[in-house]
Amino acid sequence: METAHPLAVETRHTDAVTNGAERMLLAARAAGAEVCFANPGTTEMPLVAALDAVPGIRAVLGLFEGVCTGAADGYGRMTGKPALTLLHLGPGFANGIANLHNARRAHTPIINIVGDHASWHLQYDAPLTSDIHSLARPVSGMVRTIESTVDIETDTIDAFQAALKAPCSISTLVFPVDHQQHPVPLRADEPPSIESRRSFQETRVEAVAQMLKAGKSVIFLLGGGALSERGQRAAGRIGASAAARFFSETFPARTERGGGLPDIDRLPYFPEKAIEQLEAADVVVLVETIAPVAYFGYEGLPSLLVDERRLMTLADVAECGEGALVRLAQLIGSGPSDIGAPMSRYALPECALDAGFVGKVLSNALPDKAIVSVEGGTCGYPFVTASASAARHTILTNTGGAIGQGLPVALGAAIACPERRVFALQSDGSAQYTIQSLWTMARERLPVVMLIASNRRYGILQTELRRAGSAEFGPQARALTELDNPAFDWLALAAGYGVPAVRASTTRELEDALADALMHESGPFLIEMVLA
Ligand SMILES: Cc1ncc(C[n+]2csc(CCOP(=O)(O)OP(=O)(O)O)c2C)c(N)n1
Repeated sequence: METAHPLAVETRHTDAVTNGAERMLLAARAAGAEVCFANPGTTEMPLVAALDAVPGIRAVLGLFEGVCTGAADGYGRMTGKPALTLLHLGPGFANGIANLHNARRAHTPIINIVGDHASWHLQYDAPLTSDIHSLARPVSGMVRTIESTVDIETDTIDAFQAALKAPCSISTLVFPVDHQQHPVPLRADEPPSIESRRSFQETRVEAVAQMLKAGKSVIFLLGGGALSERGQRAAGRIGASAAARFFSETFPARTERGGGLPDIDRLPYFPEKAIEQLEAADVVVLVETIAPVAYFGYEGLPSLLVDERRLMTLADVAECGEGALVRLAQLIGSGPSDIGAPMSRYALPECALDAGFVGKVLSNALPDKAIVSVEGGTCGYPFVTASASAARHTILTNTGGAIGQGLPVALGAAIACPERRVFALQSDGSAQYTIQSLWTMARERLPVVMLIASNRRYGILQTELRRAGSAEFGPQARALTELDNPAFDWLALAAGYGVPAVRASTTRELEDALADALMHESGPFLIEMVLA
C-alpha cells in the first residue's frame, strides 16, 4: 500500500534565465521550493539578486545561521516540503549545523545552498576557505559541489530527489560563485517529477496481528507518520480490542494531540522510568521509529531499553507506519473509530506558577489547530501530559537534543502555516542560543506566542549533577548551571528585537497574558513565566 507525498511538482518554461544563480532558483521553484531562510555573504550575492529575478521564493533573513536551519526544519516538518537555506561558505554552514543535526534526526527534507569562492580562487587559501564537505557530510544525505554551469539544474533536481526519498534527509549543494555568475543557456527539458512514496510490509502487519490475537501484551512505540491523526485513530481502535498500549517516541518530530485523539504520551526520558513502562509488555512493537535507546549511557543501566528479543517492527522509518497501523486495525477486527481522550478544561486555582500549572493553563488556552514547539524539560513534559484533553494541536519537539531549536522551529512552522496559531513553549537557557529568532518573527509579522519558562537555571543539568552524585553544588558547578547574576531581562530583550512582552507569575496572570497574546494577530508576543 502506498501514500503519495504532498509535494506536487510544478514545471514552467521561462526565457528569463541569465545566469547560474537564476537557473538554480528556477529549478528549485519547479521542484517545490517556496521559502529560502538565508544569511548570505559575498559568495552568495548572485543568488541574492536572483531571488528578485525569479519570483515565488520568499526570502527570509535570519541573523544567525542556526535560526535559518531551525526554521527550515520547522517549515519542513509542517509542510513535508524542503525549504532552501542560503548559507555563507564553511563558517556560515558550521553555525547552522546544530539545528541541521536536529533536522536530520527529525527526517526533515531541507536543501542547503552554500556559496563558495570562485573555483579559480579556491587554490589560494583565502581567509574564508574551508573544507565545506567535511562539515556538511555528517548532517547531509547528499553533499555535492556544482562543478560547472552545465550541472546546475541536474544537481538541484538530484538534491530535491535525495531529500524527499523516504525517510527524507538533508541535501547540501556547494555553489561556487563564478558558476552562479556565468551566463547559462536556456533549459531544454522539463524537470522530472519528484515524489516520495512510502509503503509497508503486509507480512509484518500479519505477524503483529497474530501476536495480538494470541493474547500477548504489547506496547507500540510510534514515531514519524505513525503519529498522524489517522495513525493515532488506528492505534485507538487496536487498543480497544487487544492488550495493547501506546507511547510516542520521547522526542517526536511531529505529533497530533488533543481534540478527542487517544492519549498517546511520550515514553519517559530517564531510562529507569522508560524501562519500567516497557517491561510491562511481552513485546515492544516499533512503528516508524528505531529501538528505544537511553538518551545517555549511565553506568549500571542498559543502553537499549528493551531486550532485542522482545522487539518487533511493524514499519521501519522509511516505511508507512500510518498505513501499517490502519491495516493492523482492520486485521484484528477492531471497534469504533472515535476512541479517544475527551476534551475538557482544567479547573485551576489562582496561585504561583509551577511547571504543572503552566501545562494546564496552556492546554486550556490552545485554540483549535494550534502548533506548539516544545523545547526544554521543565514545562515540556507536564504540558504534553496535560494537553491530551486540549483542542486539537500539533506538537514539535527537539529531536536531536542540540538546544536552540524551539524558537527557530516555531518561526518556520509559522511561515509554513499562516492560518494556524503557533506557540513556542521554551525553557530560558535553550532560548538564548537562537534568541535572534525574535527579530525575524517581528520582521515577518509572525503571530508566534513565546512562553519562556524562566527558572533562571539549566534545570536538567542540575538534575544530572544530582544523578551523578553531587548532593551539594560547589561554587563552580553553580556558576555553570545557574542563569542569574544577572538574570535575563526578558521584557527588555523582547523590546530590543521589536517584540511586545509581559511577565506572568501566577496562573491568573498567565491566563490573562495568553488572552492578550492571542489578540496579537500581526506579530509575535512573548510571555516570561516566572516559575516559583
Ligand atoms: C547545542 C547544545 N549545547 C549544550 C547542550 C547541553 N545542555 C543540555 S540541556 C542544557 C540546559 C537546558 O537548560 P534550559 O533550556 O534552561 O532548560 P531547563 O532544563 O531549565 O528546563 C544544556 C546546556 C546541548 N544539549 N546542546
